[in-house]
Amino acid sequence: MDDVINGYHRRWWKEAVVYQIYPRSFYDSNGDGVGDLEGLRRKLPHIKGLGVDVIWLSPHFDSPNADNGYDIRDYRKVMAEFGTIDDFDAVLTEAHALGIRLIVDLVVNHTSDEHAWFVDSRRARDSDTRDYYIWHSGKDGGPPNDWTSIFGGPAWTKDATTGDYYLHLFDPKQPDLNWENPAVRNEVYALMRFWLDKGVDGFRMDVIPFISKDQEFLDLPEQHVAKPQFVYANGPRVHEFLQEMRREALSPYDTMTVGEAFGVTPQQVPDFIDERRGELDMVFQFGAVEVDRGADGRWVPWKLPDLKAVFGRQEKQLDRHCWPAVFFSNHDNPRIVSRYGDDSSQWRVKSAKVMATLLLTMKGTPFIYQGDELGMTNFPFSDISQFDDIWARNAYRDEVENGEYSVSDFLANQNRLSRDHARTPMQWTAGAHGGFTTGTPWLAVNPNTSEINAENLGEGSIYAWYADLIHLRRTHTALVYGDYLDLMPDHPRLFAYRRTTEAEDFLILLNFDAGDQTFQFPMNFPPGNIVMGNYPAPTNGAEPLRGWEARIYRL
Ligand code: ISL
Ligand code: CA
Repeated sequence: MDDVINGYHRRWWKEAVVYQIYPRSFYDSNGDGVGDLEGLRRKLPHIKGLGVDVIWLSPHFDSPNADNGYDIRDYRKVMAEFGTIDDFDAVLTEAHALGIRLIVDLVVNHTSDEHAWFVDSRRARDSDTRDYYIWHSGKDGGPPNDWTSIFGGPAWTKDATTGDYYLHLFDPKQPDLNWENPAVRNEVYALMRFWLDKGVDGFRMDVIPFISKDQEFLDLPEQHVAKPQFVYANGPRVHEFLQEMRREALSPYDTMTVGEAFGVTPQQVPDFIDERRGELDMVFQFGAVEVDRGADGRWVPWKLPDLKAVFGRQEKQLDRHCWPAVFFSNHDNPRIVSRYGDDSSQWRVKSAKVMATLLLTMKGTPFIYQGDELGMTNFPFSDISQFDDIWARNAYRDEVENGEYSVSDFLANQNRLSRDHARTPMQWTAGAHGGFTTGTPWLAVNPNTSEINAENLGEGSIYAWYADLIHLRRTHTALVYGDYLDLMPDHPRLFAYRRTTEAEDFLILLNFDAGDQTFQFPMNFPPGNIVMGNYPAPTNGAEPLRGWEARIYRL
């Protein structure tokens, strides 16, 4: 594939659609309440039926699960609850046989504190792997600087054995690796090759911009205290390390890489993904999933023009050498239909289809999160005991127990933003525990599984809509490589844009509201050929859009 479309080099991962699996919550094959690899294998036909090309598997490695696998104890072992390495191989082989590639999660900014490297590192100042982690002596009876953890509290923990502090930008059970140490980098490249040699097709890289730390370890500048990720990302050697990683680990393989650009500004993105630099293929930018977050990170109502601006910026800032990744949900975010759509029974299906249309007709590789193809919604949390997520539990400790917020404020915020909304089990059936498990699920299944589930995936379903969109995208390169033009960036309810190449021209109209919206068709785009719509086609093609209507026109 070395030809060029609309100025872009064709690559399989630019044309792919990705489906993210959170294995703990996908399907439990043995009744222990925890999803597993054999469960995933059995459900591959569900994924194949959508027509996706790639699966991104959230961490499947051995872990004590302080952060559900984002704290790895052994990078070469499969999490016992998920099965064995043979189960992994079976998933990989069957996915490949179905024409689906598999990328795995690379979590190498930090390990678990139970990783053998850290167990040894904390043993003594002169232990073999002491310098695999970031140790400093305290200052004035406290930690080396004022850095805070993304999950709340200080980013340094004093270790009793030596009296030194170690750095953890997340939980104390997630000590940060010291990438300044070449031995650490070589360990990482070796473990990457281990999975690549097995046949995996690439990596999603967890908080990868955090790997290089400014060795001065200065206090946080005032303007970054509320969002320290903008200090932790983009350390002085991050690009050097990523180029080295490409050379040492990735280059012999035909891979796809997508980094989580947490703490990276849109202006900084090209330095990570410009194809001439030899770093990453794509990154996840946070613009779309932060439209409803205020300066302090708490929920605020979002506005459609802010969401449009994310894509307008993307089109301006990324040239033909850069390729975007598009996502509206993942295991860290609430459900797409509850957040951007309307999850009432009247509008849930229609608005889920509006969001699916946006995801799959935008420029960039789309990432679907498990369950969104069923229109799964947020969970109605009413008590702290219902949360599993370390972020929610720490927030409770920091915000409620210290008296800053009331319990009801805490719950209101979490009901908007909790990561556990995404982590409740897949709703396969209307039956007990949504057919996810025959046992007791590790996290409660949403009670609405009686209505929202995978039993009816036929005509008119959200699932069928995703499948149709994926097919449309696959058969029209303008929906992949075409220019993106927002026709009315300021309109508060209607999202209207074109995707065009020399050969093709699409117009996408999305009504983000329950009321009707009129649309003035551009002179050079007469209404007519509707190729997809989530209502019966209007008679002359130009009628106002009805509540949460989605239409795709082709000229
Ligand atoms: O989810 C968040 C808090 O609401 C984000 O700030 C999140 O911590 C950030 O996007 C980094 O996420 C990644 O690394 C974390 C892990 O908990 C997340 O699940 C992962 O996606 C630490 O490994
Ligand atoms: Ca299981």
